[in-house]
Amino acid sequence: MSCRRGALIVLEGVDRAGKTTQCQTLVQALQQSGRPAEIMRFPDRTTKIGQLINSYLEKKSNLEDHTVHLLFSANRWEMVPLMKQKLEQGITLVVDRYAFSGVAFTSAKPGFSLEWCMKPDVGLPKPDLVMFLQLNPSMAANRGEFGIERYETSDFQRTVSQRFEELMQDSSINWKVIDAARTIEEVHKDIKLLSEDILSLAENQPVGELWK
Ligand code: NYM
Repeated sequence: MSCRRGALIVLEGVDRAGKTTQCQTLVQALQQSGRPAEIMRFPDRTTKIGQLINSYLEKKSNLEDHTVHLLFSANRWEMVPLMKQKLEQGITLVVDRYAFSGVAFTSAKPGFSLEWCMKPDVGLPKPDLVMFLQLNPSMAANRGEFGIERYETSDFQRTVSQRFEELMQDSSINWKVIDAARTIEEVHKDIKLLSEDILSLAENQPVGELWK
């Protein structure tokens, strides 16, 4: 008999919304309650593709805009076999950014439509739950280290925020909006409750295909 699959849970939001902290806290909480869970993040800067992306984000190299978009997508696709394997083993994956960041950031550049940006990620494992950590870009700018990497300007982040809002109109995705302006503990409480609810729903369903 095959074991029940893990859930695919994604945290999204503008830069400095607290996604990484919340992903780590959620994985710990799930593990403590006896549920196997692991964190993943995109971009995964450890692979060869990830290293190209890292150098681009750190402004050590320049890449053409379409090219870097496709690299971000390829960086997700290269992890798909591992993701599927882990989900099938009953491990819940808590993912720090996914295709939604890919679309929101590239489509914030001039000349890129949401439709074009979505295409390369069509068919990726579909998240069971996407929590959007909502934070006003000017509040995000006041949090630490804003402005070091590429894209980290308030103007760009404002456009990214608008693109996320457009993506959230898509009712085929299980979006939940979380007010990220509160304390780490308050935000975690909401995220944990929503995640626990989705675990039991996901285990009886096959993994879906994104935007298909
Ligand atoms: N980013 C992230 C993209 O532009 N496209 C993508 O597909 C993904 C996953 O990279 N500014 C951007 C958003 C962030 C940066 O930052 C990655 P971090 O701090 O590693 O999440």
